[in-house]
Amino acid sequence: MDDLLSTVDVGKLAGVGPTAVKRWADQGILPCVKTAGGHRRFERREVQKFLDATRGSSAEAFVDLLLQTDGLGVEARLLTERSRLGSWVAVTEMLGGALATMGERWRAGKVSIYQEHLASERLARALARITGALPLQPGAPRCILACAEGDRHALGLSLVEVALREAGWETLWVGQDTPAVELAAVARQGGAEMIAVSASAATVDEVGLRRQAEVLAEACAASGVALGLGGSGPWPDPPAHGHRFRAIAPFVARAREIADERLG
Ligand code: B12
Repeated sequence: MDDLLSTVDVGKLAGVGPTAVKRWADQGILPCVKTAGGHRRFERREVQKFLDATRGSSAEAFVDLLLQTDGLGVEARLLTERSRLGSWVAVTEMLGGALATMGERWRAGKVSIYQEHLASERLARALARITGALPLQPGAPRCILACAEGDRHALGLSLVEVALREAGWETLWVGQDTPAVELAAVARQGGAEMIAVSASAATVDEVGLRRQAEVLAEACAASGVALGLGGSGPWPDPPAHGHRFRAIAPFVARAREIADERLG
């Protein structure tokens, strides 16, 4: 019985709502059994197979698309994926895999620096256009999005941004290579409810990241600002304040809780 998951459990694993899971079941693309009461139940093994297959095949196909299509084609495909997967969080999971695949192809010499830059910028711009078009409620909580010092990998943050906007947050895009002391100053001035900082695998300076995390933790704790440290870089875990996030879904879940606490 432990290995039978509910619609809500599967939704959490996939980063989508229960309605999307029911749709997958009803379309027959995710096998399920029904309880005596008519509730859908899913075998954990089947769910994992389904998630691996969707993410894996979509990721490979998405890299090909990024390399071959223009920006509008990428945007159209992103919207189709959002419709298919049911949430931007779920799309970002697939895109995380696509970026890693692109990195592997680049390292193996199958993709040139020219192609990789073109593809990265296509994705960043398409995501920015989609994010800009998402509706925003007046008085929405605000989150600053920045890369750690020296880090120019802002695509992780672009993924975070679209998912966060869908969760009802306003985002302040600071982007690449941002000094921690400046973010700390904004926290002290009450410029945002949350600060999210990304460090990619290219940031290997653990001591430097620890120092930045300390500066941010101190200012955010003193000002009641939430702090999210994400990306594959070697952030301290746990930090003195806030959380170290290894994926976007738990971060967005936390952001939803903070937004609800403010309302309630
Ligand atoms: C695109 C890319 C670039 C682009 C970035 C463009 C842009 N606008 O972002 C450019 C061309 C600038 C670039 C430059 C470099 N890159 Co580069 N790059 C990549 C690539 C292909 C994708 C990177 C990416 O966006 N990853 C970032 C995100 C998507 O992944 P992530 O950090 O694992 O984060 C995940 C989650 O943690 C989450 N997340 C990320 N941030 C946050 C934040 C929060 C708050 C939360 C909740 C979650 C979250 O989202 C992701 C989704 O799963 C990767 C391949 C790869 N495997 O990642 C190489 C890669 C990261 N780059 C690498 C290198 C070496 C470099 C350079 C040093 C190359 C050079 N010699 O110049 C420079 C360094 C530049 C710098 N100072 O930062 C290496 C790092 C090697 C290592 N140490 O492991 C990689 C791994 C490629 C490789 N396989 O060798 N790169």
